[in-house]
Amino acid sequence: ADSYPELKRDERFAKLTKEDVEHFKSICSAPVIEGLSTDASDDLEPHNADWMRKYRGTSQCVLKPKTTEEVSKILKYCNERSLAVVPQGGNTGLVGGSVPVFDEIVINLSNMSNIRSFDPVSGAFVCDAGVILEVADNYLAERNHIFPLDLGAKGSCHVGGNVATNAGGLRLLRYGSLHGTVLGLEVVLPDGTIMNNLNTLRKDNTGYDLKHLFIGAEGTIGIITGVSILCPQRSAAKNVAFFGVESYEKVQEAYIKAKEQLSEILSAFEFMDGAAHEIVTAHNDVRRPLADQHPFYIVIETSGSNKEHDDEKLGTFLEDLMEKEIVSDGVVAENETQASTIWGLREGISESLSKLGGTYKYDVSIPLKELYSMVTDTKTHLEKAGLVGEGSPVVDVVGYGHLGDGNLHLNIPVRYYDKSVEKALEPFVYEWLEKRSGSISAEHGLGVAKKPFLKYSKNEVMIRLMGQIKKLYDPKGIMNPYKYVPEA
Ligand code: FAD
Ligand code: 2HG
Ligand code: ZN
Repeated sequence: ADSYPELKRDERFAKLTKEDVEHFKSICSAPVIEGLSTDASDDLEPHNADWMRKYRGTSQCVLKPKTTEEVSKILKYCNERSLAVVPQGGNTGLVGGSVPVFDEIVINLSNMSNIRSFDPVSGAFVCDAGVILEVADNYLAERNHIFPLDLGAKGSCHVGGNVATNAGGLRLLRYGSLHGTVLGLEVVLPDGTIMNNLNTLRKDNTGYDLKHLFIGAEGTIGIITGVSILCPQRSAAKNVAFFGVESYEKVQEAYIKAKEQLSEILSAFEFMDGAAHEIVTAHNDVRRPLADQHPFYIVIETSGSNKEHDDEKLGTFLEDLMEKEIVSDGVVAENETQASTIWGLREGISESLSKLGGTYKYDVSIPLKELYSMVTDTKTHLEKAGLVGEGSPVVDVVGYGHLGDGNLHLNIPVRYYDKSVEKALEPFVYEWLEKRSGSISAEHGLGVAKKPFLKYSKNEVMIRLMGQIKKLYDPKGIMNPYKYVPEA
């Protein structure tokens, strides 16, 4: 794990004492995990280390409040005492934002897991922030609705964590961003004030729409404790198809055709390159959906209300693409099992890569025309530096992601983390993006990993305003310090 040689503990923050621990025990109904008077290292470890095992802090205290009032009491106390905190959901974040950098107290939301209400007429769903995404979606499935977000970490990530990162996921092209679907939030501010904006209204133009500041803030100005979100009707018919494609140009042609011909039923357009496909199929030991290898693969999903209509549309689409030689092979899942195998391959890429050692991850937005050049240019750059292949740290350079959203996941799996690779990649990748007006974070956020690079996506004025907002909401700076937000 990185030890943050470039960061120093901020001595404005108090150090945890036994009296603090005693106070937390008196205000929390769940057990306090603490390492001051007990050997709690095994219980602290999962909260100190991130999903990638790349970032690790040394917190001696994890609190798991059960109610909004408990969160409020904890923050009020921490603010008065100048104790720094890190909010934590399912700890699946990929930028080191959900774990402490030094000794910050972890406030983990997993005990706040109640579903509060669901209105089947409007589709408004209200829940505690600690509800696991898959639990929310299963609850909604029983009521013929879906959660408007889906991603590979659904079995662990929290709805609150999703909102805090403004997660994008696999169907953003159909259901839009959380900035569109979140109707209201309940948030505890650093001084313990509860902001109750948990309404279920579709429209509410009454001045500044404050909830938007917390969506994607990554826990730097408040703790989200409740979420109200608009959920669409679950589609009666769903199809999943997998295509092999010979060039990135053809991937783009297929996307144009999908929009033309599948239009209103298109619910996902994902892609992976041959290298990502190779690694994920080898790791999962599954039968490859297509017999031959191809430089690119596309996953398409359709969801609609009429199965016959969707089947016919997808069949015609596939025929047209084959006839025009836009795709060279393709298969439509014939049942749920085949559909989940295809989705399993796409969603399983991150985990398969992580098994190779470590991964340098860049989650970027780029105008579609140039999206894949980032992968080829990065590979050439690393090869020239002699860092790729047998005996070198880099295993390969792979590209995949949410093509329909212009979101590439450039991943560089390594046998071991190595500063020479990091130096070759940064700022190379960020300068490359800046030239093309791309974004250094499409959906994962900035956390601690992208902290030094904000300037490649935001200008000075915007960075200054961010600092001012942070100062206004969190004057003592206790909320998730050392992460991306600039000092005002
Ligand atoms: P955590 O990792 O615990 O926290 C993430 C950030 O939010 C931290 O800064 C934390 O301090 C803050 N936070 C958490 N909860 C709260 C809260 N209640 N209030 C305030 N701040 C809070 N992301 C995508 O966007 N799209 C994907 O397709 C996607 N796929 C993934 C697949 C895998 C296999 C994995 C491991 C991750 C993936 N991610 C993806 C990244 C990650 O899952 C998401 O960012 C997710 O939204 C994080 O939720 P979490 O509950 O795990 O949050
Ligand atoms: C995905 O789309 C996730 O699979 C994870 O956002 C991407 O691991 C990554 O880089
Ligand atoms: Zn993604």
